[in-house]
Amino acid sequence: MVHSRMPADEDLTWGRSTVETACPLDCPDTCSLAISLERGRITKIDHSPRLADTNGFICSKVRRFDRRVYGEERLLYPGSRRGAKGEASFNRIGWDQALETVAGRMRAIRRQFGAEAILPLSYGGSNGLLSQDTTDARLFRSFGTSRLARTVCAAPTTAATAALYGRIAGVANEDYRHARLIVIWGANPSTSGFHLVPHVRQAARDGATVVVIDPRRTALARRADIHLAVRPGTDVVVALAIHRFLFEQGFADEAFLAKWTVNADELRRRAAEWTFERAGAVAEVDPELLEKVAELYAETSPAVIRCGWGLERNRNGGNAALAVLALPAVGGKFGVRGGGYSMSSSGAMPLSKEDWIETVEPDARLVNMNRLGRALTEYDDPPVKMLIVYNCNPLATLPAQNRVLAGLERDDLFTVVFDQVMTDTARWADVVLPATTFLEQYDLAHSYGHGAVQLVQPVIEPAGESRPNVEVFADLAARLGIEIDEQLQSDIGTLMHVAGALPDNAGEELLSRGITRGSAPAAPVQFVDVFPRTPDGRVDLLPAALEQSAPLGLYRFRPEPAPDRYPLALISPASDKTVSSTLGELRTRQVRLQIHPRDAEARDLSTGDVARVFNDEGEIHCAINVNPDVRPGVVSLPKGLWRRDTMNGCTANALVSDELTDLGDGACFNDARVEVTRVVTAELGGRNIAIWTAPATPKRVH
Ligand SMILES: Nc1nc2c(c(=O)[nH]1)N[C@H]1C(S)=C(S)[C@@H](COP(=O)(O)OP(=O)(O)OC[C@H]3O[C@@H](n4cnc5c(=O)[nH]c(N)nc54)[C@H](O)[C@@H]3O)O[C@H]1N2
Ligand SMILES: Nc1nc2c(c(=O)[nH]1)N[C@H]1C(S)=C(S)[C@@H](COP(=O)(O)OP(=O)(O)OC[C@H]3O[C@@H](n4cnc5c(=O)[nH]c(N)nc54)[C@H](O)[C@@H]3O)O[C@H]1N2
Ligand code: SF4
Ligand SMILES: [Mo]
Repeated sequence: MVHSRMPADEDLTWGRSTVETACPLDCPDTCSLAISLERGRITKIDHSPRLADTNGFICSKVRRFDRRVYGEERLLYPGSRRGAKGEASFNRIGWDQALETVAGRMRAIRRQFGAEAILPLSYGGSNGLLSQDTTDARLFRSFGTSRLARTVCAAPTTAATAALYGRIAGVANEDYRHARLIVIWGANPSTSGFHLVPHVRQAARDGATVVVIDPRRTALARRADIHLAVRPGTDVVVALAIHRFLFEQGFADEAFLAKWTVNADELRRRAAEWTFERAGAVAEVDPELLEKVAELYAETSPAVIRCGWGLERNRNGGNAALAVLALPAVGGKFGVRGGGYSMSSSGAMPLSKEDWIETVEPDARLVNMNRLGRALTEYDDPPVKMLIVYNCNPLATLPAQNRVLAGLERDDLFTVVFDQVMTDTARWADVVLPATTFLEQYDLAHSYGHGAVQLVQPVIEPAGESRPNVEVFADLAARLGIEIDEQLQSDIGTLMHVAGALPDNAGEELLSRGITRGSAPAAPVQFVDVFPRTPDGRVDLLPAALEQSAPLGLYRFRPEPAPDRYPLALISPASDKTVSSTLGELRTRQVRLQIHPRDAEARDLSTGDVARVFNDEGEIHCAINVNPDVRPGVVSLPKGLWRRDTMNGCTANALVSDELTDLGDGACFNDARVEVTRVVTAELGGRNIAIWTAPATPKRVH
């Protein structure tokens, strides 16, 4: 049975209890949780036994999620802007007034500019199935607003996996212990999905070889047998060099290729030019080490590749994902437990949101969220006059931060932000609306790691006047005269509706057990338990649609511009302090740019120095940390920073352009090129004033 809402705080007869729920944040692990309560207040957030794989431990971020729930930055009431935009100064208003204002604006803008002048913007907020693409989709589709291409993450990798395999489930965490070779490629599970780590360690203890391909020496790279510290954006040629070796040395699994794939010959032809020497020169890795990796991959089985998202976020990211994920097909690695690949397993249980949205999507303007800054400052057919943000913190998380900021500054843009806390974006709102957290509402947590769907239920009363998304969008729809079924006007009703639309009667199991996989196996062997979901059931190694959309075609490498003014590659991978920018309000210290000793020395920089990190897109002022764990030529800042985390209010995304990836129109977060110079500070009138050193060409040290 689904629990009803907990009794109110005042109910003193209600003592201690523990409630089971799940974590729907944007993280592959989707842990089951046990929440301890005392008199209606959370006292502990921990793992629960419901899901074996996450039983035992959860991350420190969610252990302290109560600090967000009860924190000072929590939004408790709707507000309307009082001061200037960006000041975060609001008058408290009631929900009625707030939603009447929003509805009134929507009607007026549609009359004057057309509904496409309204842009709803949402992304992974909490990744729950109810918090987006339910009532919000019905409302915005019916009203005819601009549509959003949700491409900020996983667009290139999804394009590649969908075309190759039709998004089948990956090798489960628990099956990593069966592998004899584990390749962790552009992923950092120790931070971004750490329930995999014990399985990798166990396999290593049992004698498996571990290879890590990453520009940084991550925690797993430190313990790995081989660490290939590639230059960002070069994975496609590294993978092609391995393909060439497999084909030329007779390690390609010809029987598998004949039975299961098409176009292997074309891949063979395109890989032929990538000798270890050539690929090694491009990726700036030792060709002999690369050869060793190719030999290991050719000769070892079961071999599994854990492909992450770090390698997709650059101009070659789609081709990188394609070439990496084609390796198990060419090398014949499928068909055994612990062999194959894992990437996103969100397709394990084939869900279609259209089954519960049930409202036709109009052919309205499609805006790529990675180009938000441009949409706000350049689009004029019609211009974007209203931005409705929920489940997203675009000023912190989208590319071209200065452009996004210029857009939000526009006096003639009406911005609504619906969030749990006063985010960087919320500070720029005209109307701000308070949202419940996953501990105050029903939701369905759908895992892109293990594929299961779990029940999320309210364990405490909503803070202040915060409300769940479905309720607010249903309320707004009613004010706009758009009919929403009664069931979909509450989170619990929407839960029942979505549960009822799950395939294979999975809804029943979900409601009775709190978890379901439908008919999907928990730990499938690829090509034994799960098969390609492509139109002809085969793996197309040269998908025609992708070939046409890629600027140079498939398995091609787009070199970076000559390293003249901006020789350093800036990357911004996931941090253990936040989930994207969520929980950023709890960061206590400003960040430091990580830079290799060689690059620091060439610029006369030492740990603690204040630096200016810049390119033509913008600049960041922050302290540096000299760190041999980033490879030479690469600097790194955490993803998901808030503007207050640096000295000048700019984060990595101020240096990330809105260029799109080769496949899927994704974001190029790990493709910025920058220079770093020292800033001298001096005390003046009791304040620390920065004195810029000229951005001169740094002296070279070899
Ligand atoms: N703690 C925490 N967990 C998270 C998140 C979070 O923000 N914090 N975010 C969640 C989300 S939204 C996602 S999408 C996933 C992402 O999870 P991951 O796939 O682990 O993604 P990243 O951390 O972006 O990058 C992984 C690694 O790729 C490396 N890398 C960067 N550029 C390249 C390159 O060109 N080639 C190669 N080979 N490696 C490269 C980085 O150094 C990093 O170590 O994590 C999820 N889990
Ligand atoms: N530099 C750099 N930037 C990156 C990346 C990178 O690698 N480098 N990675 C990118 C990736 S992988 C991703 S996925 C994106 C994520 O970018 P975003 O989609 O912006 O994700 P978050 O920063 O987590 O912001 C989500 C917001 O939704 C709010 N929220 C959560 N649940 C609810 C709810 O139920 N209702 C409402 N109304 N609000 C809710 C949260 O409080 C939070 O403020 O960031 C990207 N940005
Ligand atoms: S963020 Fe990830 S690791 Fe942390 S509790 Fe949620 S699902 Fe588990
Ligand atoms: Mo992501």
